[in-house]
Amino acid sequence: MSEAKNPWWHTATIYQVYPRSFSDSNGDGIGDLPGIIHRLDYLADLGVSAIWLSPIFKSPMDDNGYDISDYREVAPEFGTLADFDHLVAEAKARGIGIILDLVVNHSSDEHPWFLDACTGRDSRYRDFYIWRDAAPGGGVPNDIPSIFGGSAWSFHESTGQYYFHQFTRRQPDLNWENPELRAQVYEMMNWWLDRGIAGFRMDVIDLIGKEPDRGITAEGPYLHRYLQEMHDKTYGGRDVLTVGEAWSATPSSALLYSGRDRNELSMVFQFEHVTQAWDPEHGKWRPRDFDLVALKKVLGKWQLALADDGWNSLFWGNHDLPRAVSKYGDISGYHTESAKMLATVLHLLKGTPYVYQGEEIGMTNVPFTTIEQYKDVETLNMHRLHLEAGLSPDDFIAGANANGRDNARTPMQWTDAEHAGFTTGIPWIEVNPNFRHINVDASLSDSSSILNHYRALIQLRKQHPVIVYGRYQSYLDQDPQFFIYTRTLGDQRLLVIANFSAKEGTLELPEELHLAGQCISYNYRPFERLGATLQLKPYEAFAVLGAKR
Ligand code: TEU
Ligand code: CA
Repeated sequence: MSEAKNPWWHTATIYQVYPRSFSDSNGDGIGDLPGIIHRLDYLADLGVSAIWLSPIFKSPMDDNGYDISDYREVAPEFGTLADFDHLVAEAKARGIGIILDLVVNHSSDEHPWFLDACTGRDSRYRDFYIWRDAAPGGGVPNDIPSIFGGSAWSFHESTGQYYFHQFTRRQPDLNWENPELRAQVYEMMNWWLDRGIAGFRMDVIDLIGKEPDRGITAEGPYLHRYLQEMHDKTYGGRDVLTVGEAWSATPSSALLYSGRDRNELSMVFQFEHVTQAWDPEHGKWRPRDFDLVALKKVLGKWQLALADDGWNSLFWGNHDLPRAVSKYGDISGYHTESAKMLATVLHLLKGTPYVYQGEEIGMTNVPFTTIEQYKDVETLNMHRLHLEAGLSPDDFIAGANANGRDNARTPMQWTDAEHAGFTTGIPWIEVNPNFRHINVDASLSDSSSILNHYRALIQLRKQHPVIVYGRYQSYLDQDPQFFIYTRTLGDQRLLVIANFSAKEGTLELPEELHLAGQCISYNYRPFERLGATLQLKPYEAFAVLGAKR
């Protein structure tokens, strides 16, 4: 990208909105674009530079919009194209950009391309998707599994072939080997860029270079060629942020995506800190105990790998992940303290921080007790499959409560009124019962709220280049209780210390960290002069900015 040396997104914090669950303006129980517009002042006040909108496009909503049936229409439940243009303008007036979710690994099975492709093997759009004959002895072409369970191949009766889908059967994979498909995608991207958007979050972008016949799904051989082509034909030369979702990314592939001379993306979302906490065999449905040493190792590895080239994204949560404070903090004893601690640790790392809606007020996982309360297609599919495999319903619910996607999808908690002020109707998914005390209203009126802590951290990034560019170094890597790192730029040093535990603790500080300076962030009390030993309270965290010794 022919971008300036220091692009705007280096100092930016991005806020993710999941439109369905953010703010409902018309009482149908579903969040919508006018609802988002209504909340822009709140987001401007928080200080975010851009909003990543989860998909708003026309869709049968089998996967809540990650199954698009028209890439150039807004889903009627979310509003109209005019509402969208209004959102872009109103956001821009507040210094906020709109980042769209680009879901082009697959479309909906209701997309006209797929409907046409199903009319016959000679359809003009047949080759926009991936069709194969049955295996020689009959049955699926090969054993690639769908990420949502079962086979990635479904049989299409009337044309007698299987089509490939890495998610549900209602999300057929697009065939990126077809140049005509690629050209159509680029044209569509330019159509949105011309409406003034600030960039794209690219859904499962690491999967577009797939070669199903060789069993290759992620990071296929043509992936980077496609991304360079996309860059050149669409956003290259435009001042936008592009972030690719890449579950398969490693530190070295992240440099391919986001390296400064690569002309691909601004950055990727990598998930190593997420998946390291999953069961190696049963994945997220059997979570492991929290392990700080493992978490520090992964985060530190990425900080160092992208220190000089490439760029990190920083996040604890999103619409697919459990709530950060439930996962890494302590919602029973130290809700506020641990939520602030997590924010401090993440926001003072090098990279662009992403805040998932509600995280800034400490929203938590939901205590659902029956499968009927869940709406997510992945959770419902996995429920069926795991029960068939002999897991007890209670064990499944326990796993879903710990790691299921609906944890992040309950309505945003605005007030202590009915349905948390999200809707005047019946919300499409139940509100978390803790909205009476965890809500935006209460957070706004409390100067020591989690929300105000986030606001301060977002401002700090804009003020201090050491937070944006400082070199990362960690300390006491094997310590299971404390997370300690420094960021150094010129003769400035920022020291961040966090207690990741509900236990108080004594910290012996290495000599070189006996620092004096200004405490720019804290969740109990400001430390300004650090000696050899420190007594830290449960989930205490602070950051001191001083001169390098
Ligand atoms: O997610 C990709 C993805 O692989 C996740 O579904 C993830 O693996 C899973 O939730 C963890 O078990 C993206 C979107 O973020 C997600 O919402 C979509 O469902 C998916 O792609 C398909 O578009
Ligand atoms: Ca609505």
